[in-house]
Amino acid sequence: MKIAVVGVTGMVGQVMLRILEERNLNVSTLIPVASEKSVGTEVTFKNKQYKVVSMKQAIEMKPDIALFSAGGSVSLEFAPQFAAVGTTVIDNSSAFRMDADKKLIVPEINAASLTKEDKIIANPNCSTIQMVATMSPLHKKYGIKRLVISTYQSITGTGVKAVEQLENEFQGKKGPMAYPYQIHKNAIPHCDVFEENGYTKEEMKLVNETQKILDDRTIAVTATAVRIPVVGGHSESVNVEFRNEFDESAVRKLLSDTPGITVQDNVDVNVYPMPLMAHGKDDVFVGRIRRDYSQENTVNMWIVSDNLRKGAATNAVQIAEYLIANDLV
Ligand code: 2RA
Repeated sequence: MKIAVVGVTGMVGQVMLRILEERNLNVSTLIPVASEKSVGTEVTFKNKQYKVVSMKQAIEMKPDIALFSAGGSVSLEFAPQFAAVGTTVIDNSSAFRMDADKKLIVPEINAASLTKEDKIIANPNCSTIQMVATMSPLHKKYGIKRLVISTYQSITGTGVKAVEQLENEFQGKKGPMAYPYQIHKNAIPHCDVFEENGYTKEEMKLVNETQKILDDRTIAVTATAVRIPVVGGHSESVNVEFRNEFDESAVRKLLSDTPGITVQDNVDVNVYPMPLMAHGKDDVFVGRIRRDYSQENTVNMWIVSDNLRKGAATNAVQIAEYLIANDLV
């Protein structure tokens, strides 16, 4: 397989390379792609050096699959050009996620909907992926009526500049500011930009993408997305109102039995998910599962996952694996 990684020098692009190596995808040719300023630099993949090429050069090479993580404007401009030469694009930006004719895929939920005709496939937002991966089996069994989500998101989701600001603050140094506030002693209720309705794009992604992926517009969703000074992953407190009665231990077992989910839930010995432990892993970790006694048919839980891996790069590579395994590319 000729596989392009578009945005290869970015944080997610770099993780995509590592995941491709770890999962030993059949990559006959790697095509690292980045902006003009990076063309000619080198990246290491499977202990070999590869020169970064331009978009134009990459399109001419006609990759079988192109993993994109270069921002929405780049995806809007170039994903169709790759698709036009027969490449299947898996796009990590928000550019195509809510397009009616594009599929928004978490493989363990809805990969079966993919066909050879899907030439631009959207990878959901990181905070959505870990949440719907957990909600999907619960929705199938109990029917979800409403979700109330509070996120505690890693600074890596903002980008390199924010990570550098955090590191500088810890070391007492001055440097470029991704936020006009201190990060390391703070919790900033502002992920992405604010919309007219008073919610941020991040919060509305949780609303809209959840309904699309679970294919149920009746699920009521509301969210508050907060940035906190951690690097290991995103954490989410989720209050889930079912349409039917549930049993707490049955919920715990159902999640334990779901591939890709690890239940860490024993408060007697302080076992619960934390970004520090999730960092560098691909699973979604679930704990603090407990009935909400303030409302019938409702459960609370705590969901943690590495936002650069399952929240972005791993999910994208898993889509590629599915396409290859099912002869869809
Ligand atoms: C964030 N979900 O964490 C976005 C991804 N960059 O800000």
